[in-house]
Amino acid sequence: MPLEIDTEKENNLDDLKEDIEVTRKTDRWSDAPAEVKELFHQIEWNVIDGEHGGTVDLIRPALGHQVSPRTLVAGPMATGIAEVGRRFKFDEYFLPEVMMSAKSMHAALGILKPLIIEEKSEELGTVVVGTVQGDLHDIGKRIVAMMLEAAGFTVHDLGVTVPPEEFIAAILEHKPQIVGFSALLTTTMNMQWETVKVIAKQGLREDVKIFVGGAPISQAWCDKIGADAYAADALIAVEKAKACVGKFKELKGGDPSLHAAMLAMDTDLTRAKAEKAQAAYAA
Ligand code: B12
Repeated sequence: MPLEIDTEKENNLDDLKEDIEVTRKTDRWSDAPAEVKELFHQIEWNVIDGEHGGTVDLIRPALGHQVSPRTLVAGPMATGIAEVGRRFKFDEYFLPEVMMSAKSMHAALGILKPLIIEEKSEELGTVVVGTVQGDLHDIGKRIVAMMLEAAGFTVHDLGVTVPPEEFIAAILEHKPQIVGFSALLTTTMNMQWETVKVIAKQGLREDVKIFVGGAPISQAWCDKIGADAYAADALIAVEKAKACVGKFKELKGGDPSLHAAMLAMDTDLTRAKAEKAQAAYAA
């Protein structure tokens, strides 16, 4: 049985501005056994410090404690890279440091990917994902792709800086039910819109449900560009993708009812999360 550790609660990450001694004193991951809590703090700091060897060396012991690959990705790896993002934003880190941290994430994801994909138990459908043209960020998109695979989808990941024509070629070749665009830069968000337009121009809009994501992307952006669904993280992306090939299977891409149904799922997911948090608080 995998260890149950809450990765969904909003964490205050101020301790990550200090050092691991301060981090150890926080109550983050305190629902985990002490040795796992310690491993999680070390993973956070190895991602922040860009120690990819160290990060990799900590992943296996964590797995040995029955921590699931998903918990590692959504837990200490996510908090570590979030702090890297904060440091970059406030000019405490520059590109070389960020690249080292990204290398740590990739090294750890390389170990976790086969394990996550092994969890695949059923065949739900096909998804094409890619980071839009001009954008090199791919950590989040890789996580989304891995989680979709684990949930039962066959995923074709087109990589980074993918031009609209490549998305079209992949749609024609793989006949996916869902196409996902990732964009992390305000300057490349617009390529999501351009790609939606090219798909529509090719007469393929009804054939695919279009998902969008990435740090600057929002529901408002999704609405504006006529995409079908926005997901703030991989777990939401999986839930919405499952619904697209399940209860909303008959709705076509671009149908306003599909868009409304996807939006309504956010309300349901938020309510479920609040109820879970309340139950945990009451216990
Ligand atoms: C790592 C990183 C890099 C690495 C990328 C390595 C890699 N292989 O990915 C490197 C060093 C290469 C890099 C380069 C640059 N970066 Co950078 N980078 C980051 C950083 C720190 C982390 C991004 C990340 O991996 N987050 C972790 C993942 C897990 O989160 P995520 O990507 O948001 O993904 C989740 C969700 O968004 C969602 N999701 C993501 N994609 C998709 C897709 C779909 C379909 C769905 C449904 C959901 C979904 O699910 C994911 C999992 O939960 C961010 C800071 C930040 N706060 O985002 C800056 C950041 C994105 N970078 C930034 C900048 C400016 C740059 C550069 C322009 C810097 C420069 N001067 O050269 C270049 C751009 C290069 C290019 N052309 O793309 C800015 C962007 C600012 C802006 N407003 O546009 C940011 C926000 C930093 C900052 N605060 O200033 N960067």
